[in-house]
Amino acid sequence: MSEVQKHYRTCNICEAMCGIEVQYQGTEVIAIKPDKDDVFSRGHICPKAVALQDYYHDPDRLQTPVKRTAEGWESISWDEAMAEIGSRMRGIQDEYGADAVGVYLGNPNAHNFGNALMFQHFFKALGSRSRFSSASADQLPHHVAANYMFGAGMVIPIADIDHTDYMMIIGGNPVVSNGSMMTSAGVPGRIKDIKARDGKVVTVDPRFTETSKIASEHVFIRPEADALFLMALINVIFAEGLAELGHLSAIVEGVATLQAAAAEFTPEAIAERTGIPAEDTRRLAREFATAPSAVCYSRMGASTQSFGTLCQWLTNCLNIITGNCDRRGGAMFPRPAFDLLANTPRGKPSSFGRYRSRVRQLPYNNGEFPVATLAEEILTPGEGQVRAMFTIAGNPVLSAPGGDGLDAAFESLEFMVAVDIYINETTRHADIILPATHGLEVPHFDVFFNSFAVRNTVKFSEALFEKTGDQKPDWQILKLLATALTGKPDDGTTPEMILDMALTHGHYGGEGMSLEKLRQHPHGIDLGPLEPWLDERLKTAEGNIFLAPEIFLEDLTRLREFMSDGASEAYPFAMIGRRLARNHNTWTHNSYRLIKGRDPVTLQLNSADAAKLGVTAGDTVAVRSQNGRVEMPVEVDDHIMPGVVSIPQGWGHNRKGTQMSVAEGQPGISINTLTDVGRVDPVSGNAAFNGTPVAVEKLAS
Ligand SMILES: Nc1nc2c(c(=O)[nH]1)N[C@H]1C(S)=C(S)[C@@H](COP(=O)(O)OP(=O)(O)OC[C@H]3O[C@@H](n4cnc5c(=O)[nH]c(N)nc54)[C@H](O)[C@@H]3O)O[C@H]1N2
Ligand SMILES: Nc1nc2c(c(=O)[nH]1)N[C@H]1C(S)=C(S)[C@@H](COP(=O)(O)OP(=O)(O)OC[C@H]3O[C@@H](n4cnc5c(=O)[nH]c(N)nc54)[C@H](O)[C@@H]3O)O[C@H]1N2
Ligand code: SF4
Ligand SMILES: [Mo]
Repeated sequence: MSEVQKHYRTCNICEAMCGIEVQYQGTEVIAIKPDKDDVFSRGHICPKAVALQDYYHDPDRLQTPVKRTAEGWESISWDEAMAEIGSRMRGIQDEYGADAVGVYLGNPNAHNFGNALMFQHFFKALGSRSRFSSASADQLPHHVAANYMFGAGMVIPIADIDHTDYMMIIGGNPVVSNGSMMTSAGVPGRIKDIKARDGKVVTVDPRFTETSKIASEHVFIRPEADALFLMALINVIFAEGLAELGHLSAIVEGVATLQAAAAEFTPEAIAERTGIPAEDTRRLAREFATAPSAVCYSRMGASTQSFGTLCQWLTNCLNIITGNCDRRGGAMFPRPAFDLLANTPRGKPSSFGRYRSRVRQLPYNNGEFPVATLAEEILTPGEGQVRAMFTIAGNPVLSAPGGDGLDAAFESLEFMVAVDIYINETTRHADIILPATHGLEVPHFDVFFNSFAVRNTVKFSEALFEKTGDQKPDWQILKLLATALTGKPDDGTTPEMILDMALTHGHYGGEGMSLEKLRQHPHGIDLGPLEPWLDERLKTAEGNIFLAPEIFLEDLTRLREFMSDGASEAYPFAMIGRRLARNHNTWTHNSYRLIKGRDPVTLQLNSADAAKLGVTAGDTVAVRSQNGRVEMPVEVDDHIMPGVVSIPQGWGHNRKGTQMSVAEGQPGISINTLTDVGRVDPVSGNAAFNGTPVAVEKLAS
């Protein structure tokens, strides 16, 4: 028997970039532990990292390309797969135009450095504008706000959690999610440190969350009322003369316009709709503005809702007008060793809104259209109709708004190809599935999340194990697809070559940064805390920051109307989503250790509402929306506001024809049976999951 060895790498499941120590013997994992020496995560991991070994050995994981036949799935060779994909996809494009073949990219692409660096080959070969991704069910409003305020969608301010004296968290639950658009492994420790240095942490959420439990104060807010609350904070700060632009005062434009726009949104005016007493809003505004340093961080709860873009815009405004933007302890801009914006000039015209989607006229951003319009782009006849699809590391049947609609849409396609690791709710519709290597089998570098990290660090992880079957790395599959579509041979570039170029030519290149250097530092290299450098970072033509872009001001009409909106009689509850500590979106449930125990997919409901409905804990209820109906057990919980119900996202493994035997044992229901493709933030086109109106009914026992 060989000796137990240790391998160090970064966990690629979520954004937190935790360093892990994998103890292994041959191809057996003995244990997965935190890497105490990791320069970024400093010994933090969550229970999901341990499941990486389960995915490696998972007998349900695809081992070879498979093709759907009348007799079921049949293994085929890569050559056969590519020949068929090339001829079918080219045939469809020749007949109906390039846009007839669509693409959907899911979340794991963002955690896969090969894909991030090789997508351009594939996109160029495909030449289709019909692209979609999970970004429009997630952080799109952050990009739109950054685009108009700072000149590029990736100039996104990050909460300097390690130095702030006051942190306001709106619609984020980083203790469970481990932070998002704020890569910050070990959030609980970082929050406790804020309190230990006499700082304050406030959560603003319709649910008293796991993060609220360790915060200093929690404020309940009605779903989707955040833009009103943010406006009122800004209103008070101007009205009381607390605005202070600090070192950015010479470059910030639109202060008077913002002040005028906020004038009507007084704490009193917004109190009823938000559910926040005016005196609390005033006090919080004063506290925020007068803290030595402060940062407002708003995330999923404030992004995937009808006012997502307004929320991200106003969050940035709040940080800027209190002098906390680009300042230690405020909202800062990471300086990554691999800089995605390295070649982006100032004043580059934005592609946002350059095109509108065919059926619903939703805006194009960064090469794609919102996923909320995917089903109708497939199902609506006419020129430009999507007739074939690639899904790459995505499961939109469970993850997209109104996801059930995609079952029918995918089934209607002339041809569908999935690049994935499983036969799941989405890939079961494919004609051919191409199996990717995964997790412990692939090298890792965080191309994206270093741009959102609370400290500048850099790390490269080698692959640990050989692949278990005839899979290929995602990036090689993308290159094979490009060749299959165009007939052009591979140009021989590898992700490692591109990475090394970017590192040696990047900001730290002068200090000898290179891939070789990273290979010698398996725990990563620390590049220091975030530093102010926005004057260099800005991508606006003249180096200004815009506080009052017209496109956001125009949307205030809708916000005004919302102020007097009431709940519908037919669907009296506002539904919100919930993340569970032992899951990541829809794909991690085939690990028994993560799903064992009681069904976690419960409807959380306030005790006053439970009493009105006559239900008690454990009862099964039906939850209905305009879009669908599900049944699930109730959990009575006063951590949730009256009138609001919460359901976990990412479940619903009860569809025919999937091959995820462990997940199928704990199927839950899909929250996206209830959500509605019609609910979007109209400015960005991002899905508005939160606040979906639902009815809850007790089932006769
Ligand atoms: N109602 C509601 N819906 C939501 C959310 C919510 O909060 N509420 N959250 C939204 C958010 S934030 C996101 S990011 C999206 C996620 O939406 P998706 O990205 O569509 O969903 P995932 O579950 O991440 O799907 C990942 C897919 O990739 C496969 N996979 C995993 N690893 C790899 C790999 O290395 N290579 C390849 N080729 N495939 C791989 C999995 O088998 C799975 O099919 O869901 C969104 N949907
Ligand atoms: N354990 C676990 N971790 C994950 C994931 C996972 O599936 N499981 N997914 C990963 C992904 S892809 C992402 S994008 C991140 C997301 O990271 P977070 O943004 O931290 O995600 P959530 O836990 O969904 O937090 C959203 C919070 O918003 C609240 N909320 C809902 N509606 C509203 C509203 O209208 N207003 C306000 N103020 N709050 C509201 C919810 O109650 C919840 O507390 O998490 C990542 N990490
Ligand atoms: S927090 Fe995220 S990166 Fe860290 S161990 Fe858990 S899943 Fe992996
Ligand atoms: Mo996400």
